[in-house]
Amino acid sequence: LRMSLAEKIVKGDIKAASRLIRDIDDGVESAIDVLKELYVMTGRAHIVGITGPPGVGKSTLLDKIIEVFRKEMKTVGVIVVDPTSPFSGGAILGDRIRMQRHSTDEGVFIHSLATRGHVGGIARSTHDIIKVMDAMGKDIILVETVGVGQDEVDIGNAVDTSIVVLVPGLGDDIQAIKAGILEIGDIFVINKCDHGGADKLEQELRMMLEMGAKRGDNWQPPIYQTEASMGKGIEKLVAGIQRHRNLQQQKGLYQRRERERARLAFWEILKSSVMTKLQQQLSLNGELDRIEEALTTREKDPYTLVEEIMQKIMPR
Ligand SMILES: Nc1nc2c(ncn2[C@@H]2O[C@H](COP(=O)(O)OP(=O)(O)OP(=O)(O)O)[C@@H](O)[C@H]2O)c(=O)[nH]1
Ligand SMILES: [Mg+2]
Repeated sequence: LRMSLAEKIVKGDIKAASRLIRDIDDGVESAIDVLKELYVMTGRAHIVGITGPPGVGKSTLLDKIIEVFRKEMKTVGVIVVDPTSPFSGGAILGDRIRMQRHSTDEGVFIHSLATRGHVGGIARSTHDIIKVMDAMGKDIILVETVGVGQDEVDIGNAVDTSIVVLVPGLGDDIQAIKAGILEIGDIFVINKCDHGGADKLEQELRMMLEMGAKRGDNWQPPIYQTEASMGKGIEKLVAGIQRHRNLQQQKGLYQRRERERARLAFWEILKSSVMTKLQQQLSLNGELDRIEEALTTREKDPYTLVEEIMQKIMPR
């Protein structure tokens, strides 16, 4: 009896999952067919985002968080989105080394995602890979991304719990990033507490959170101080992550978020399909050339042209 790739993935087959993820990375079209099959098996994992400026200790934290979840016998998926920025030239290697000890653990599945060469965009690939790990039956999926408010790697709507990591001594940087982080953070971590200045940062952060708009879900984002490299403060942080999950499930907030997420994912796929199709059609027989020509010579205006095209593809 031969199992399909999707069936193998649902059984937790790491090789099969790796193959599909490679195809997603490369934009191989048949990957979509497998994702179609997997969709019905998704929606069970707790998806946790970890974001923050380069070098604040996100990967080190991840490594320690994995350890706590594994002690509780939870299975874990990890996606590290590497920004290939000058800051993190060695990030992938670093991530691998830091999490290496978990790579022989059957219950942990780690995938690093370089931002270059993603056909449908990095956010789209990340969404799809989350779905694969979800379908594999991972209890927790941890997604590490750098920075806040970078459209390119904005996966905020894909996660259930969003953790923002900061370190003392960011100085004016916190002013620059605060607008973005206050909105997306469900949980805040002040890492590298051994450096001092953590209490001051916590006070600043708390003040900014209190001044900000009230959240609809009545959740007050907790702030945890950690020293990830020594494993300090991790258990409390993990308890906070689970508390956030429990609240979502109690109040039906999870369903609301899931619905919002489904809507956004649907529109994203629809938009990219429509645009691709339109571009193909307009490039046919040099129509796009004629449009550009008509526009530059002012023979026609763009509004009329768009109306004409809309008329053609969606009459009434
Ligand atoms: N002093 C101190 N150093 C830490 C702590 N946590 C992590 N580090 C160190 O900080 C450096 C960066 O840690 P990473 O975990 O790679 O940070 P990151 O945020 O994942 O970095 P990028 O992925 O490159 O953005 C490493 O040298 C860690 O050992 C901590 O609590 N205290
Ligand atoms: Mg990292």
